[in-house]
Amino acid sequence: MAAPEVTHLPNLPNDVEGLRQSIRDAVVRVVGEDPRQATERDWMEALAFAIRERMVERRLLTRRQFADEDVKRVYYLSMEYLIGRMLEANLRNMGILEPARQAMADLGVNLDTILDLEDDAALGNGGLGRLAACILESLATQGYPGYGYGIRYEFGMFRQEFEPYHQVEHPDNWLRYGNPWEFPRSDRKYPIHFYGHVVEHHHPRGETRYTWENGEEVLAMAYDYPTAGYGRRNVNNLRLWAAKATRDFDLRYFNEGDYIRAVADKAESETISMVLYPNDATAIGKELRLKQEYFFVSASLQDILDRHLALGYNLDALPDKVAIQLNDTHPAIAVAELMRLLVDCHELSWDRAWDLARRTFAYTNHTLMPEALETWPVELMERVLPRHMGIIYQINHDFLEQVRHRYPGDNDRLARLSIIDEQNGRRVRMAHLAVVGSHRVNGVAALHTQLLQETLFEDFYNLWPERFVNVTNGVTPRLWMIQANPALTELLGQRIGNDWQYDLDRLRALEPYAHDADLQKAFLDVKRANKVRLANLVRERTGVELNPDVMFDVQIKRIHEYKRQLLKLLHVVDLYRRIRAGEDVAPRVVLFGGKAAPGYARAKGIIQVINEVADIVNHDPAVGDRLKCVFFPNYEVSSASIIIPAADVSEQISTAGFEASGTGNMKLALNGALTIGTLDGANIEIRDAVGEESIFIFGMTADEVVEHRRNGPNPEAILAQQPNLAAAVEMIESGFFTCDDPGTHGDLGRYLRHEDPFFVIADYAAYTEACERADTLYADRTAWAEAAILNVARMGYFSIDRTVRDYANQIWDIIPEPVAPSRTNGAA
Ligand code: F58
Repeated sequence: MAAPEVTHLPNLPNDVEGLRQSIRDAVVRVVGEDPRQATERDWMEALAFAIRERMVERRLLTRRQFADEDVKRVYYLSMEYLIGRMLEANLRNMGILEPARQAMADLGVNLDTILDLEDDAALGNGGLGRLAACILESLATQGYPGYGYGIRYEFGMFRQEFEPYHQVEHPDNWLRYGNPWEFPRSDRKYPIHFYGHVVEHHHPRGETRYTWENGEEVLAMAYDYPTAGYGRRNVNNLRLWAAKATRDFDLRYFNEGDYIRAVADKAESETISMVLYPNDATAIGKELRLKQEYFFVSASLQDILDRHLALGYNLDALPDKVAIQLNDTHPAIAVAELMRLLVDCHELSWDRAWDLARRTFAYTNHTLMPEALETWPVELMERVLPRHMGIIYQINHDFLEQVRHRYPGDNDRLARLSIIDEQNGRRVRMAHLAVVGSHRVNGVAALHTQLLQETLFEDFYNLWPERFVNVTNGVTPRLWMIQANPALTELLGQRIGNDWQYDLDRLRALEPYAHDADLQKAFLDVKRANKVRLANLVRERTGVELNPDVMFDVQIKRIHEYKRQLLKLLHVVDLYRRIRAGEDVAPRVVLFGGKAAPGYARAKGIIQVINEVADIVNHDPAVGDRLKCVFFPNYEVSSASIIIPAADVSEQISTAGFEASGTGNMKLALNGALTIGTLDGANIEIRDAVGEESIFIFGMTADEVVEHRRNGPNPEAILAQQPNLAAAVEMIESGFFTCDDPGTHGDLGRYLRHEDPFFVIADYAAYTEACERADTLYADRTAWAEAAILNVARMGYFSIDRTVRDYANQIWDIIPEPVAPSRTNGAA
């Protein structure tokens, strides 16, 4: 046993004086600069170091507590974490934002300027990655032993620029100044194997063992990001893996005297963690993507098993002490990898290993769209991961035996359920592997889970109904209210106290005051101030001047046909035409934000046409403040937190049945925007929560969409009946807005008239009618304020804390720990 002074953890002071001291010291000792000459970036780095010292102390205390208490841990495996900036979030969650602000001021530095210097950590595409970041924050806030695993991409989500109308992608070199939040752990490296072949060994006792031989090896090295909970001492950990060449690998060529080749190969093997694939709705069929998936899964599982054994548990206790959540199918190869580790490396019997694996894993599905479902060619899998292909065959064999037993002679069902799709050139269906290898499968909103059971996983649902559960998404109020909307946070504090920060249902206390004239005025003042803040940012980024006294109508999300940015754009064009024709229309600012996948031509065309329409509309003197259209460039977490609090109206207008849940819908509604939306994803639950009077629902339901498709949609016939819509389409295709290439808008016209795969034309009349309902209510400031206040008051259900509790209770079977003990009660 080590002496007490060795095991003692430091306890740094969190008051202004203590912080100032740490920051000043860090400028010299860590940054290596003279405080007299330190730049703002030097001070930022010094501040970050002062915080991280404090975070790691608490991280170690939290870890000791969990070890002492024999807890069950949950591990969240995700290819994406869309974290955003960390400085302000860490300061707030550590409870030292205000003392740090003062300490910096004492040092002659303005904290807000410093906060603005930080790049977003954009290690994700959209909703799925942001959900992962919210879940980690909530696990820490609620005191759950929960850890994230992912990839430390050198380049995250690309930076979007318009040149001048179309999207151009620039690399996101977010690590160029180094990263003060990460702890590189060169002692935590695991070998990851690719290619090679499998050798079968027959043992005298009759069993067969397999070894995976030759091939290539790369190392996965851990980088730890402490994750602080809000309002308590818990600090959890996000562990991201970076690829490093092995020494053996280097030596092979060095010994052959080919120095340059050795270095080039080292660089090549490290490309695995180089870049995030920027696709948000299509599966990426590239070998490098498969390698990324396996790379982080194998490293994470080796690490999880190491920790489990180091804590003194045996492998049979795995499902009692470990839950592993698969964030979509991207980490689904984990099912085969855990089997490999248990059977080949730890020499468990197949049946025992399978029982443990299945009870440990759970799988979250985030989409029904066929093009997003991952399938890998058997041939590719056999080449890159030969042992795993063998394991998948074995899993499939055992599974199909079970199905045969239950449904004798039903070969169609066997083909539908099989992990191997024999129809399309033999492919491994990763969703099937995930369902077969998990004890729970969840959708992310009530409608989505229902559709999963009725369509994509119908056969699985019939087989194992008890496996399927719904866990509706949520958002963290710490980022999406307290940080993004300090003015509303302050107002809520004055009216109902601050308990809602830990228990969002407490927002309901606002309901009785919804028609209180003072509150309404204060609420509208806050909204206006947030609109001024956004208008300033829009001016800075685009040069467009916005009037904060007109409705701000916002659609911010990835650009996709199913999300129907074109529906909003047609409305803009329709309004513009009517304004030019002398009609009196309700004034509005329409703001779009979002990125298109670089290879998604239709989505890029949508960005271009929005920018072109915006340019004409915004410069037409006949329009003035009655209509402005802005495409906010490079929409990311940090700009979202300025845009969302300023929105009056939230556009959630996907074709029903396509948006699994949506989470932007929740962030906007929580900040007092009223939703114009279809009955899709979580919009349905939002309607149920806020009530019909605070939401404008329109359009075909998911069932009606299916019916409409079956009947053979006829957009031309609809256009013939709707002169305003027809005029808008004609205005676009005529080239009126064409600034660059005259051909592009003609193509868009043809697309709407003859294809319209997501029923923009069919839903248009209902959509404009919903917009008019919103305009009418908006014109009555009292009625609008009341509806918006009720909207906020009733959004408690959509807290990520409720989501995480649902996972903990229905899936992981873990319990939160009470607040971590302070060092005075024996934690050391
Ligand atoms: C999103 N999916 C859903 N995928 O579209 C959205 O409805 C849901 O609210 C959200 O997940 C959270 O559950 C999503 O963001 C991706 O970005 C994938 C990235 C990797 C390739 C396939 C799409």
